[in-house]
Amino acid sequence: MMSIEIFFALFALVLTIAVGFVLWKLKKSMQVPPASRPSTFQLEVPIEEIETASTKRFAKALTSWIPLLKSKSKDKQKWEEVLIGSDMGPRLTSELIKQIDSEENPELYLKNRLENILQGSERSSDSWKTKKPWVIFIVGVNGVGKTTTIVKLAHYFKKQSLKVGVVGADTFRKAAVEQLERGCQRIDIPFFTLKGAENSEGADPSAVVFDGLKKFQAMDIILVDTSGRLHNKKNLMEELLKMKRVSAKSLEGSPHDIWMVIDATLGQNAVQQGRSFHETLGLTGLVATKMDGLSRGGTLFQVYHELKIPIIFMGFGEKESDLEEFRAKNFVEELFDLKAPNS
Ligand SMILES: Nc1nc2c(ncn2[C@@H]2O[C@H](COP(=O)(O)OP(=O)(O)OP(=O)(O)O)[C@@H](O)[C@H]2O)c(=O)[nH]1
Ligand SMILES: [Mg+2]
Repeated sequence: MMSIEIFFALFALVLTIAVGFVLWKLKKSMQVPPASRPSTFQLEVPIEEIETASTKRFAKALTSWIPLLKSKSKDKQKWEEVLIGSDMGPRLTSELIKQIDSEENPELYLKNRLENILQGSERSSDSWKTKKPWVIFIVGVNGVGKTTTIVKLAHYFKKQSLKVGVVGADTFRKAAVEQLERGCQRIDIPFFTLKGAENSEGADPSAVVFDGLKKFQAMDIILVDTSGRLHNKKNLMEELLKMKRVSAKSLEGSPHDIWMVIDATLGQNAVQQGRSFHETLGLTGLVATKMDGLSRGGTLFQVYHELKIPIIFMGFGEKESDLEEFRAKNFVEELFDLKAPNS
């Protein structure tokens, strides 16, 4: 005979299981099947693509800052090391760390200070639309990305429905002329160099400029490529001065702009190069290249802080579309946003 206690215990167990089963069934029937969920719950772009997109540009620029930002460190010595190591340069670094120990939030402080430093670094208007043709010389040291940038600029201006002509005045190497000519063909932009690329090696670049500007008089924009040169080579710097004089003879008032291409991965060297070129030529703007390869993001801050020459464009790759007008606030925002996924 089953005792009354065992009977009640079994009855309670069966009852609990039955109620649990009914509740589970009820809950299941109230759930919306996955297929009919509103689409806002679903990612429109696969997560891998989002990560690729957000880490594509300037991805590594601030990685060395992350431990200090995370710990909200106000240690001046540590910040000094990190900022110098990020190519901020000694002068800017000492300004930046001056009051970091009295700041509530070092990250916010640095972000605001860096935005401030770049104030005035953008050019406010499309000056190239004010006169026709508008002649832009592209200068800089060897290998910084001048020729690649010319193709990108030609593509950019063409997209704005401006008529562009490119003058290949880098007559130092035959290959340089061919490189530019190929680039121009690819994007369907008229190209000029003296007597065709095959005879141009060793030709006087000033003569190329003179004839090129005459040829492209009906254009809106004329871009002039020059050969790379070290800022301390006096004769080569004088060659640029001569090209500038000859340009004015061929087309009064030109060149309207002289933009120096600087490799943003070069740090302090970019400042020295920029200073020399500016003293000789009177630069009207900078184009920063190789921003996609930044592992130490300070160069642009240092360059603008020291030279106060506007940064017109930035290039972040080798394709003709890898160029955009420089916007200081966006640049700083993007730098600081990028550290988020790793922090
Ligand atoms: N990753 C990256 N590479 C670039 C960028 N701009 C240029 N390059 C590369 O840098 C190298 C040099 O580019 P060029 O355009 O030939 O440089 P340059 O200043 O004309 O060189 P010289 O005429 O020899 O003085 C090439 O391999 C380019 O593809 C950029 O924004 N990002
Ligand atoms: Mg070149």
